[in-house]
Amino acid sequence: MIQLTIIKITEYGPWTLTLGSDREHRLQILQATLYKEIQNLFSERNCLAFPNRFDEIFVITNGLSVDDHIEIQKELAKSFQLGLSMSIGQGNTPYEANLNVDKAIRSKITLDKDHNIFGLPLQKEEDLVQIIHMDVDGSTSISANKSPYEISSLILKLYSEMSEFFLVRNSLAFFLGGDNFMIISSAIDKEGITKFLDLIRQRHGISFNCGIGTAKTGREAAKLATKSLDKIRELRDSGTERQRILELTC
Ligand SMILES: Nc1nc2c(ncn2[C@@H]2O[C@H](COP(=O)(O)OP(=O)(O)OP(=O)(O)O)[C@@H](O)[C@H]2O)c(=O)[nH]1
Ligand SMILES: [Mg+2]
Repeated sequence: MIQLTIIKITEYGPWTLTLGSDREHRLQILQATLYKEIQNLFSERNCLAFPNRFDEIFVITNGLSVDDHIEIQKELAKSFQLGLSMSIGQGNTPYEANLNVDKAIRSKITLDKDHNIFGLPLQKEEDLVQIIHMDVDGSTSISANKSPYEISSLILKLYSEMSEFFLVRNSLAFFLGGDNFMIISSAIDKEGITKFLDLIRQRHGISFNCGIGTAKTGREAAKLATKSLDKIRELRDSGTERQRILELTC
């Protein structure tokens, strides 16, 4: 079972209009500050936030109670005048958890009305989170003969194909910067991942390295996924072994 919390700025659209047309820089500063604060407050509780749309942030919150969410809401209220909603969803897959997040907020099923927290009563199942950390092999040399914007365009294309491929497998992919992606996954085996790696190699001539981490919390799973990825690089650079996919479980 995976638990996701989606945080949104409430009434953001109408509020942005009140700022007049010289507003974009202010909105960008606000969104960046909000993301920083959310990553800060959730990661110190072993969760991990993903920069989805900039006004809507996904967080893996396995192990986090409604009271923990209330505490974070109170902290956020100290730094932001804008209202934030949190909707918590659990599911057997990340996709299902995201559906349940959406259902709760659309049907206004609240877990704590005073703090704008939505969701069905939380099950306290101890379960594991699986994260895949994907990184382009040798992106520095691939980028050497491309202009900055052409590199960005290629990364976007890879992100789009990754998102589509994994969404039908009930998993959610996020771009994290540089040539890095993380997928909140759902029991995807190495064969499934190999299929994606082969597809990208055929279409774009690009290889991904792929570290998998499984643990009780989002932050721990990400740590293990990144550790696996670093191990792949280590093996490659020592010339001993060539692996594309490596897995670590807590
Ligand atoms: N979000 C995130 N970004 C990273 C991480 N490591 C590196 N980056 C970013 O990714 C860019 C590319 O770095 P690398 O992937 O190490 O470069 P590379 O040439 O592809 O080297 P290999 O991946 O070892 O083949 C860096 O400039 C950083 O912007 C990470 O763990 N997370
Ligand atoms: Mg790389």
